Amino acid sequence: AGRTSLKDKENLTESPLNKKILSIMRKKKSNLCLAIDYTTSEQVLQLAERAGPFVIAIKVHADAITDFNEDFTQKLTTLANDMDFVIFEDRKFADTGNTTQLQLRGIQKIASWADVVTAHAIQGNDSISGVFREFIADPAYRLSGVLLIAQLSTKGSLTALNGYTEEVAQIANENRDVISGFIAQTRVSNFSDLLNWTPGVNLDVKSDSAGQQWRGVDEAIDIQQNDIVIVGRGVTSSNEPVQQLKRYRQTAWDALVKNEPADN
Ligand code: UP6
Repeated sequence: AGRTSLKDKENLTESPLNKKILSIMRKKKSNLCLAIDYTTSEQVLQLAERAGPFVIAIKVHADAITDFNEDFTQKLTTLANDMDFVIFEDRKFADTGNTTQLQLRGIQKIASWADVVTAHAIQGNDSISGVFREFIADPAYRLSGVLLIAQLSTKGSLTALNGYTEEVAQIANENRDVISGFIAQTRVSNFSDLLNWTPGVNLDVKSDSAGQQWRGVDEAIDIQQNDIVIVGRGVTSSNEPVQQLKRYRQTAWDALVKNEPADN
């Protein structure tokens, strides 16, 4: 209850990325981002193509793809343009602003093919907003938004230290033209145009053996008031990934619209 409608958020947002995402959400009736953590380009592209109609974003870790190259990013951007989803490179930048700039343009040319990237906020705002604003304003780059890591899903994460998440929210609140939202577990800002993307979602399993913690969609959307769910192995480890994908999409969308005003 008490949420701003997707349409109102679309009108309200100063972020070019959010305008696009909110419009895709309404069109596809989806608030699902698929994390494809496969290790070859062919596997990633194959699933991206099958998933395209059901997702608003495909999230990758470029440095986990063992044969990553420009042919891959070209094919991925073509799929994204044709099937209307955004490309999310989950780089989690966390260095000086100058180094982040070098990395955005570096060997992987991230800013040229990713619509959105993640950044930690540990390095402080002077090393964040200005850097990303430059890239987002430059039409030579595809990049149009950045998500700050406000809370990690992992057990014992230091983002739970007193005041940390609130400080991250503050940076985003003051730079809503470039910072499009958060990676978080629970809603972290009162600005409804900052979108909360939440990983750590799995309908069948609670944890892995490497620190990940999963919870269901109702908890993530209904109780913790996130906007977009990020699902990885719940889909990618299944023998029937597309079937699982449809299941997550429906469950997540139902949980969202249950809370949204009727004018969606
Ligand atoms: N991710 C998390 N937790 C965070 C931030 N990012 O899991 O706090 C990312 C992981 C992975 C995806 O890097 O790509 O989200 C989750 O996938 P999974 O469901 O297979 O764990």
